[in-house]
Amino acid sequence: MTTEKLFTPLKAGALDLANRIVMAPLTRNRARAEDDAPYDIHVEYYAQRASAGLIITEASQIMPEGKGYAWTPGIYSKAQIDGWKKVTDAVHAKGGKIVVQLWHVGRISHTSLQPGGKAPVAPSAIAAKAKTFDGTAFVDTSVPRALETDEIAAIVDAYRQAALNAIEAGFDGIEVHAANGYLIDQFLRDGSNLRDDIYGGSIENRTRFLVEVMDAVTQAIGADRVGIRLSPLSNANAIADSNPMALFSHVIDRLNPYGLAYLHLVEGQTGGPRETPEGTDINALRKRFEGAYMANNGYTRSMAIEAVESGAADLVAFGRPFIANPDLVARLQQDAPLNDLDRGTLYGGGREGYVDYPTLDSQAAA
Ligand code: 8OZ
Repeated sequence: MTTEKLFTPLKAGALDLANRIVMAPLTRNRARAEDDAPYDIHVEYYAQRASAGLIITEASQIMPEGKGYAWTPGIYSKAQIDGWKKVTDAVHAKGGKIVVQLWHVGRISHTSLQPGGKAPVAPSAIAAKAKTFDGTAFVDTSVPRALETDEIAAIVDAYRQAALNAIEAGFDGIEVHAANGYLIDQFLRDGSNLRDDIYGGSIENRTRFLVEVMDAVTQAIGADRVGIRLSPLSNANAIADSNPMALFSHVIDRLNPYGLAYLHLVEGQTGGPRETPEGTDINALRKRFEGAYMANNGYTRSMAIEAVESGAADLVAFGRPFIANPDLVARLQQDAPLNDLDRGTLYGGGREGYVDYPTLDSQAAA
């Protein structure tokens, strides 16, 4: 029996976790086309993975305008809350814990995905040199419209309502998606935020939207049920900043007083190399945070064991390995081989490549 710390319980804020292995948020584009609600296959998919210490759901839009790809789920309507309730009940019945990742894509969208075919909204009217998937093809993201100052409070309020909806849907908490070049990240970075109001200019001003969102969600459901994901040194979705170390040092200083459940960092390029440019240091950022730390990006079994054993991380989030291995925790515990990932079924479709990956038990029985 393995006794490595990776496999031992952790209390992160209000989250009582059976082990330190986390299922990372993973966009799978299988929500119901009519209303962006989870289907019964989502119930099956997440329940199959309930042995994770914590499941973070796929990113889920907080409002219709927050959507940027075909078939991503929402967490703003009754049908969506009802669909998610089935998911959380099934995960809890198997002893797991699950939080929903709250998402607004900002400019990473296309007019065809927006209510009324309008332009997506963003801090500034600068198109991202990025692609999205509109349900048929990969298309260039649309030129966004810059938000008016007095429109921002309604988006903050949608985050607050989504956090309340999450609790109604039975989630153990939420993760604020502030990573990968989406709306919050667009406000933070000077490559996408050219505003001249209180939400733009200085690092403090660019951090204001994030702080307002964190104030809203922590007041709504308690900071000990709120985690946050950042990708400080990633250029995902063509995001850019002139001084990410200064920016994210400030961001983490602002996060510390909340007493959040955890900080989740994408170390390096999202889903890509862990290396970061000369003069940048993800460890310095990680060490600045005073609460539980969740590491992510390309971790292997031995890297995860070592990171938790040494205290470099409290939790390790696995993405692609959790898609292909519903029983990833058992496989890591036993040092068993992992299933290969089928890239062709990552985004969109039905059961295939979603709920049909074998477990060690089903493989032994075959
Ligand atoms: C892959 C495809 C579409 C969206 C992210 C939510 O990068 C995503 C995402 C990933 O955070």
